[in-house]
Amino acid sequence: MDATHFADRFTTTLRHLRGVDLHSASDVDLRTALAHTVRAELIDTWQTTHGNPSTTPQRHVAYLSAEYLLGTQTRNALLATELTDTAREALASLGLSLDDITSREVEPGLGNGGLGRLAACFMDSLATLEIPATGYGIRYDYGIFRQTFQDGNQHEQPDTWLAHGSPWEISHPERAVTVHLGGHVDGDNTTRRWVPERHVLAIPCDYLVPGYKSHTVNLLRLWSARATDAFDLTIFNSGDYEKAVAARTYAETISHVLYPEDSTPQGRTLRLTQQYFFAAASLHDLLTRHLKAGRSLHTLPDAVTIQLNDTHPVIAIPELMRLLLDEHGLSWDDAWHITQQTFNYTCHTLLPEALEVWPLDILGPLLPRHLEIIFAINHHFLDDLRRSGADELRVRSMSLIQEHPVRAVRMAHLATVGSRTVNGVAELHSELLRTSVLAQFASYWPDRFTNVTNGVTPRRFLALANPELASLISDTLNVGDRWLKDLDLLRGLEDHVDDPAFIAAFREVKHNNKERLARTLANRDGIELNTNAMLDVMVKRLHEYKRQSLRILHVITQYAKMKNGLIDLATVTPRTVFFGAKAAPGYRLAKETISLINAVATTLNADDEIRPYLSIAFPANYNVTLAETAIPAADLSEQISLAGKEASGTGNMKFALNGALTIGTLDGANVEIRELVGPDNFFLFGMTEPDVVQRQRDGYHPHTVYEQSADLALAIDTISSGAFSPSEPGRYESLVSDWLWNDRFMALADYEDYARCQEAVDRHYANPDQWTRSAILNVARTGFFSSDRSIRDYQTRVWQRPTK
Ligand code: Z2T
Repeated sequence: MDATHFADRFTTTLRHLRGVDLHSASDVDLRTALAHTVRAELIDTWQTTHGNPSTTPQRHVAYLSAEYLLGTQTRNALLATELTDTAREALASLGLSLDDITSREVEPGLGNGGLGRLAACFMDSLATLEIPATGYGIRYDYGIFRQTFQDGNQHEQPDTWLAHGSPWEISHPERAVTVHLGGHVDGDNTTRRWVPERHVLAIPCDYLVPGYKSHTVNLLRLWSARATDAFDLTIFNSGDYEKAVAARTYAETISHVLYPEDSTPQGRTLRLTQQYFFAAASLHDLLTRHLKAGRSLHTLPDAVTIQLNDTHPVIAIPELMRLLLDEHGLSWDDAWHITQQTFNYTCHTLLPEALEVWPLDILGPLLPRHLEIIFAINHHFLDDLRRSGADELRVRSMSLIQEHPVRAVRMAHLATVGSRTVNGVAELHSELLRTSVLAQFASYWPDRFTNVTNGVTPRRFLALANPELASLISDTLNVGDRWLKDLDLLRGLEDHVDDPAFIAAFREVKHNNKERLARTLANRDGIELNTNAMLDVMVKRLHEYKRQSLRILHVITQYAKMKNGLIDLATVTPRTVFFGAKAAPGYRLAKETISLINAVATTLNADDEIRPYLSIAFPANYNVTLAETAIPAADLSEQISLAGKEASGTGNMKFALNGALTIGTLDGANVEIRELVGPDNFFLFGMTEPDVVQRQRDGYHPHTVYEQSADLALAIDTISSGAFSPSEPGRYESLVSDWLWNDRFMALADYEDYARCQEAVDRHYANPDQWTRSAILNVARTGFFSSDRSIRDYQTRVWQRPTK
């Protein structure tokens, strides 16, 4: 398609779809028409892999995830279809700017953080690798909240991403699936029958997922809840019109809003309803497809493999059992074999409080038949366990049911028992799963456990986010853009690490990216960014274990020393410390940390003497769109979680691939990043995971650490003095007392080593050639972290494993 043709289709779409011409078109009209023009191209010329499954010899991959943090769609679709230049030229011929139109696109923020963004990267790689796959999830009316700051405190606003429609979505109300809820179970010992109390409709809303230059389009099918007419009758059988409308609203709350907790779940009935709602609708879809193709249920594991993204969709395991037993009349053993061979489970955490459990008094009333099935699975499992010689202590700790503090289903145990493979998301994480969290399961079923280290899509996070680096890479490697599908080719950049022209070009790209970020922040937030300072970036959800507190404590020490004349300003490496972080709305300590960072920012940035050397940029509402501008501009990437707590991290990979150096602990995928880039190109500090365990055993007393570190005490005392809250000196008392008397994630214990390491960062940066060399080597050596590699690992280690 040439530019004239594109322009023609675009104006026609504008007229037919929006009823406007070029002169009367609004922003929304232009954006919508552009999306539809590209979408039509995807539909016309690309092969959808969602058709009849019998045409594909490969197993169909069903990815089940409660979250997809997609980012904007249009530029990615143009990139995939190689239509970017055509569209730009076409729009220019109409007096329009592609960049203007796409810059106002609203991102679907249907996820919290790493887990949701990983699902989006995996969808991109599945399509790029031409693997027939469907992503299943929930079409939340409101995604992750929009964050604003008022007096430095976080406020949450509803995310109205659907306000102007959703041009990338194709919804099919006529293909609604019914999902049942509540009620009771009838029947005798041999035949059990669920008699649900109510039901809702699940409407499929499809997103096309184009692979990069692959001519494959996969589907992301997100379910939206809709009330049935019967729903009002069964719940509020009153004949009252207002109540009937209220009942509809109740049903539709199921897909209303994304729960904003990252890594720490909230055990609410509505959340479990969401999980069952999308798991049940997705299984219905998969089984219907399978049966329509004339296949037997016994061959399900040969045709379909289901990947469970953490425990959020794990209720699908008893649901498949229910379908096979109650709806299709299979025997328990056959049903269990099929189920257990179909599912695979990815675990994303090590934090005990992040492991989902569902109290029986929530699960039972909502899904009575599923609870029976879970008990039966447990019964079979524990029998086997006892037969293998396990004592009662072991049986109790491996049970699918916990007894204390309340009786509840342990979803990670259910997932492990009901899956063919269990994987962690980085080498260290998978190892810790095997040796601690799921150790007893790993010794019982050693072959079931494997690792797949996470990855990120180079299409979005290099080609789209960093076009200047992408073209420098293409020019340098002389392979066109083949490296975008074969990221190991980045290794070729090592040959140019001593080439002065390449070094200069690389440095210029970084500087231009800083200028671009400065423009974005000026427009978006009214923040002035010093583009001549080192850009030191920490962007991720606000969580104690990630230790934003450690970062801000060190900034405060540096500030206090500068103010007290303990640092000669002439020797300082100027830095801008950039934060982006949302706190879960009910997470008190996290919100206090946001307030403190903003207070320190206000003080530093207002100080004309200090600002040129040390400043803070903390734009509100960090999201995928801002990540795409911030990450390519970064010099330094902060990955400073307490060792053993961050399962993988994926931001760490995006930074390294964009030529930032990491300061980090030996945690998650940092371990693998450091091994690949080499110790000279990575700033390592802090306790190792075994150190942490030992220190915890010995008894950790943060107050003692405070007493023994003058620099740390300086930071904490400066806060306590009210330097950042003059009208309320005690404002941050809760943070200070938590550090001194609790400090669950040992920020204080790692403080001195962190401060030492930051000095090494300054020295390295002081030599620009040395720094740029390290930055180049970070890019050249981290091709491993392409999500294409992750997906290939899933293929060989998980999905293609022969069924037993
Ligand atoms: C999440 O984003 C992650 C783990 C969770 O555990 C839940 C959520 Cl919402 C239940 C993150 C991990 O914290 C991060 O280390 C990892 O890189 C990411 O998932 C993708 O695996």
